[in-house]
Amino acid sequence: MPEAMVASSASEATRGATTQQVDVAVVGAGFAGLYLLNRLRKAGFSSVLLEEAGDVGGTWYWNRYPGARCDIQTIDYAYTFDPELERAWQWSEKYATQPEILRYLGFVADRYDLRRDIRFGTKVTATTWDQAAERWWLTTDNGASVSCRYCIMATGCLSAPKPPEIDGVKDFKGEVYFTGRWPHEEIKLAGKRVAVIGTGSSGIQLIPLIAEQAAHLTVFQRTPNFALPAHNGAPPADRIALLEGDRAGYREQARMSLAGVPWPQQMAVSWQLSDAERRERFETAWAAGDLVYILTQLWADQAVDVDGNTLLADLIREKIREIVKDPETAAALTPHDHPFGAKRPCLDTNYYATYNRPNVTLVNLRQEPITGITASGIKTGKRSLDVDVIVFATGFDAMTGAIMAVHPITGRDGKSLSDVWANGPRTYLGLTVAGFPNLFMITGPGSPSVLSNMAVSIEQHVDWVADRLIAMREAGLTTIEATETAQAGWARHMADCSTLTLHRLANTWYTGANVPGKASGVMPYTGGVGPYRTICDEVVSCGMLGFRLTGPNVPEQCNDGEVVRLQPDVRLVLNMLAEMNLPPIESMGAQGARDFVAEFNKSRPAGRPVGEVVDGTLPGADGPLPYRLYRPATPGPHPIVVYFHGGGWVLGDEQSDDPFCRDMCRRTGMSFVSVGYRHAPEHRFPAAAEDGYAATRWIAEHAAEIGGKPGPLMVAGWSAGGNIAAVTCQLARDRGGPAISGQLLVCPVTDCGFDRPSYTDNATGYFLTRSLMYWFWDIYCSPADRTDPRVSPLRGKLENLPPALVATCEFDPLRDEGVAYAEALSAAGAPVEQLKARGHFHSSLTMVDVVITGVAARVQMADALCRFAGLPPERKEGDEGVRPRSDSLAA
Ligand code: N01
Repeated sequence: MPEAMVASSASEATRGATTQQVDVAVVGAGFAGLYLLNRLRKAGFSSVLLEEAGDVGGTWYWNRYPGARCDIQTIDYAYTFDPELERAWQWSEKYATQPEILRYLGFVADRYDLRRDIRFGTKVTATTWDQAAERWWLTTDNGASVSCRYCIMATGCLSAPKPPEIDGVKDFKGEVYFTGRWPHEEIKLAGKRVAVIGTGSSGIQLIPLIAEQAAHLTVFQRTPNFALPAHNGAPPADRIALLEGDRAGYREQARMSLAGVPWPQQMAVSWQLSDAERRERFETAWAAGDLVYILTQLWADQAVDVDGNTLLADLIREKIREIVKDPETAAALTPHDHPFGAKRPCLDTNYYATYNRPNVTLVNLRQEPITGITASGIKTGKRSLDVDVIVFATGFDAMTGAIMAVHPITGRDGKSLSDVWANGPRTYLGLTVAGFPNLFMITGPGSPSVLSNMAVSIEQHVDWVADRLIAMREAGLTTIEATETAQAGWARHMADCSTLTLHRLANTWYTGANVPGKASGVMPYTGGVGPYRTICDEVVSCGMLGFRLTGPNVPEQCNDGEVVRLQPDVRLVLNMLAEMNLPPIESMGAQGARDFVAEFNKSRPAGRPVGEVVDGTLPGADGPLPYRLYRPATPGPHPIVVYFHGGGWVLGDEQSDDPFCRDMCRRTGMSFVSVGYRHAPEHRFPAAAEDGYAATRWIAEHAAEIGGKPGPLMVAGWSAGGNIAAVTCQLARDRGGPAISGQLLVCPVTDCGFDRPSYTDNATGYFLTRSLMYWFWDIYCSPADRTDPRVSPLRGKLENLPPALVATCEFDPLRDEGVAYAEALSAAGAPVEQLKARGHFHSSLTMVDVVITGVAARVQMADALCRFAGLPPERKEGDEGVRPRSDSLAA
């Protein structure tokens, strides 16, 4: 029985006969609304779709300005839910025009007979949750209000145009147009003086076409944007062949990709490629005319690292200078204030070349801001320009504007969504909001949405929501609401994801910066379409994790919790390792495990260049030991850090933490000497500890010889190497030197006890397992020796030790003994800084350029080493935003 047949509550009855009763109300008839209506109807829900416009299309209905096109290739920017539909529609161009996309959406509406459930010309003015009836009540500006069990906002991310924010628009006597509300009739611009304000995607598509018609075009640019040639034409044969060769596989690859378009993850890092190789890759991308390709396919670090990004941005800047003849105009058009991709780049046709036309002028608003609009034109700080037409290509109140345009949205206990979002949107999965039961958003803030191919994201959202409604109906459930815990966890995960990308370094509509007074923060989910999809699926497979569900005749269900507690890249690494289905390392034998680690390390990104790498040998406690010296590119002598690699006293060597040593050498401007101490089982306790001490002593005595600064040095180590570093400090204190000015202990082994909670909490599943630790201990050290401070430094005397930074990771068996060591050192009087890396696992902080979210921790470690050496911290572009806040690393 459809829900609509259920008797209305008394409160509904008072709303009168003009209320339309349905199971589901959908707001907005764009890509999302149309597919929703189709799915809901097929599932047997009674539905109505309310649409302000006179026809279907959503943003494609309103954005009719000349040049409007999609900028994801049309074969990817289309529905995929019905193979018959795919066969029934052929796109004429690689990037279809707005009229063609609108025709497509009309075709879809007709094919599935959707219009009969759409109320066009009907704006939803407000909506209220009726707790007693467990229904939403929607008021409209045209006809009956609507009472529904579920309300779904399919209002689009870029559909609420931003007001002009410039004084005097009403005084202007000429014509005014907004790209986002372009008239249906043809606008004649021939012979007219036209001004365009705004150089985002809309402006960049529009400007070349207006220039061809207008007597004169003046472009008012506040921020230059990166634009790339679309090379539009017929749909490319190679992509069509790929699609037609394996349609299902192609679509599935898109669904699991980062951006919703099937391009593979790029593995090569920029510093592995020569200048010529990088240029060749760039030229291929420039010629390809594909936004997602150039955003993802050049080198692995282009979107996550400022240096890798600058290499690409510089090549685009070079192109702008090549195309635009007037150097001053070229300079004004060249973006310098944001990384490439952090602000939405544009695809263009002749955009830069348009500025070579004699009838086009660029006004740089950074030099002469608009002071107002007058009856005859536009005034800037330097001049008055008379024009006949002003076109505002000034963008949208993105992501939240169209949702908030329905005002108020009143949820449980009378809470208004605008109040709940006063400091920025808070959602669970970008789909729901705590306090607003049975309300869903399609591609809402907190979902990949605008950072993805919208068509793919919309289908995923619609399917997820429709499947939930079906499952609820089958289970006799009538309400669903996100919990505050789940929502707070999602906000944390969102913030973690945004440290992975460079979006945090730009002020854009992604961050709300384009709307005066709007709360700032990266609004879309930056973790990628595929990972997002698996998270949504995990929510379901974990019993609707983070949702409270109720029904009249069934017990309330609430499996409360956070869906992602790991850092996003740690999650990817662990998933990848799980997929490899490796045998336990401890089953491989010592040599087998060493071979495995060596092989595994070959697949990691190469370490970054440093000034010089020198291999040598030094005397250990019982014979020569290899070492590798990493020297910075700056003139020496440099402070020295003696480094001990990880590997449970059994695995690894002086080269096995190569990327970490290089990274820390670059970040600190210090020389790192990585010592190849002896390993068990060949050399059991106390070989590693004694080698560590002997090596440190030799390095201190020969500092000048290896280009280091004489005087106190520092020690550092990861895992078992952290153990050796800690032990070395104790031995140096007790054996008369050398002087050590600081110790950096990264996830160190500090004690032989296995009973701390981190050993149980993280016994399996995070690569370093409890049984692997048992194995390491058994190989290195007999039970009788284990309480010796040379292997359990926590049991040693802790007075008079050097300052320390102790880094621990939340999902690491060794976490609690690291914390215990930090606390004990501090209690004994050493200055100690604790770095508790939330969401990280044992290997996170040394997996340079794989676990990108480990950067913040390495910045903090480098700062600590500089402090130990009495130097100011090294500053690196891009560190802003990752330099840890006190809460960001706390476990
Ligand atoms: O809007 P925008 P858009 N005074 O916000 C300037 C999608 N889209 O409509 O950067 C002076 O990008 C503003 O300057 P600044 C696509 O995702 C897709 O162009 O804020 N200038 C900026 O230059 C796109 O990113 C397609 O300093 C003012 C411009 O106006 C998104 O929609 C086509 C100003 C606004 O650019 C939005 O694009 C079109 C002021 N008061 C759009 N206020 C496709 O190809 C704003 N500006 C699929």
